[in-house]
Amino acid sequence: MAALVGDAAGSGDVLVARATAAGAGALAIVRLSGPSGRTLDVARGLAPRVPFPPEARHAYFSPLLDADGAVVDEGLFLFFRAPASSTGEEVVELHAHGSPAVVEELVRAAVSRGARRARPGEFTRRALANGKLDLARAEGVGLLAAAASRGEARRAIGLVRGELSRRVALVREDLLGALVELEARLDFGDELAAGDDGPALARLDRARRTLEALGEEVGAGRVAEGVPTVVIAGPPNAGKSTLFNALLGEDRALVTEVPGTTRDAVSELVEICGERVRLVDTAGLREAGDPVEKLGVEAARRAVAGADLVLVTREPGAGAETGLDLPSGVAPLLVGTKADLGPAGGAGGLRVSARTGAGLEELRREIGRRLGAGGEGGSFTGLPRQGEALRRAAVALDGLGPATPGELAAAGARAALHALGEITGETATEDLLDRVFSTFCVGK
Ligand SMILES: Nc1nc2c(ncn2[C@@H]2O[C@H](COP(=O)(O)OP(=O)(O)OP(=O)(O)O)[C@@H](O)[C@H]2O)c(=O)[nH]1
Ligand SMILES: [Mg+2]
Repeated sequence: MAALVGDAAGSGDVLVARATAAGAGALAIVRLSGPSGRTLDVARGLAPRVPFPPEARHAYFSPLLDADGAVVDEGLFLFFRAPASSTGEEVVELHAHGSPAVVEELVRAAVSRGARRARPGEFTRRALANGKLDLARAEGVGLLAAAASRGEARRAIGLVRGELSRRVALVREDLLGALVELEARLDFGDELAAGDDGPALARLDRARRTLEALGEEVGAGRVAEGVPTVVIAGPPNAGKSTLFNALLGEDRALVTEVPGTTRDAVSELVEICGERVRLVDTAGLREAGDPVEKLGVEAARRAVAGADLVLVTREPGAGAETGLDLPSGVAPLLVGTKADLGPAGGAGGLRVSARTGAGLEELRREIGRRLGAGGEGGSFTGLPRQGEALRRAAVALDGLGPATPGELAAAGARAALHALGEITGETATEDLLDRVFSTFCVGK
């Protein structure tokens, strides 16, 4: 008989929630998870045609009942025996038609039979408590559910599949191995010659270097929360707004032949190379006399200062002077506009015509390349929190050398392990878990 694995999570309640997105759809899934026996008890009252006990992983078709026992829908009933389920507990899924009203009736029926409505992320939290996945992967699940672009989904799946977890596990092995050696020597220190800590210290040093590299990779791979900003800037009338509209695929910003048309910075989200990007159109940069235009130029300079990438536009015949103060670390991408009108002004850069569409695909690709989008492998992504824990772990091992006393080295290894445990969950506090799971949706 399967043990009561579900109770490892603590509350012992039977959870119920809609597992599919809110709103109408073709199907909606109501999921129950809880202690073995009790979960099935709640669920069987909702699906009378299902034999008891049901066969695991078998789809039964049954009428579905509300709290008063009236038929509200008919659909499928699936039973997963603990611990072979998504949460590690006994799980039942009811697949109903996608009406929000039906779903609510089914949830209420489950509640009337003793289940409790799940809080955000509570299913995943139980999966975590039951060792079905680690915290890094659980966070990947949250990211994946919230992914709004192909790139976000691709990075999240890396976390879900355990890329970060695997690499952290390798470093942990090194740290644990070194710690065991160091502690053995601390216990029997008198009998051993000085300098025997060498191999352990070398392992710690290797771990530190791996952690630093990992921390950098996680920092470099962008995170779903930080949508990069691409600012279109340049002199008045250079064709910035026309380019903005072309990249956006709709006439969002005003375009006229009058220089100084754009005043406020206009910003929209677009998908470029599978990545969500905040694209900003700005006022043409010049010494403006008009006070309103002056404000616009100031806003443009602010936008440029906060940009991840600046497209510096230049129309044919214009000089090479950009008149731009670029933030340090931001390399401009020169874009020769109005390519259909004649040869480019200054040297270098891409050439586009927003009017004919020429060069726009190349520009999109170059933007994607500069932002590190669509990269195959190489840098993978973690969350800011994870990058921070990796760096803290590396710092804990900083400054260890051949002459470091064993106690100090062991303390460093322990601190590093603790920091890594916050990534995989072993040392995550309740508070941290609360914060992580509060960003999940109900039913996840
Ligand atoms: N032939 C041609 N004309 C263009 C192209 N892009 C823009 N224009 C024209 O150039 C003029 C200025 O375009 P805008 O997009 O308003 O230029 P802007 O840089 O936003 O100008 P400000 O907002 O005033 O700084 C308009 O008359 C556009 O029709 C292009 O690719 N080819
Ligand atoms: Mg404009």
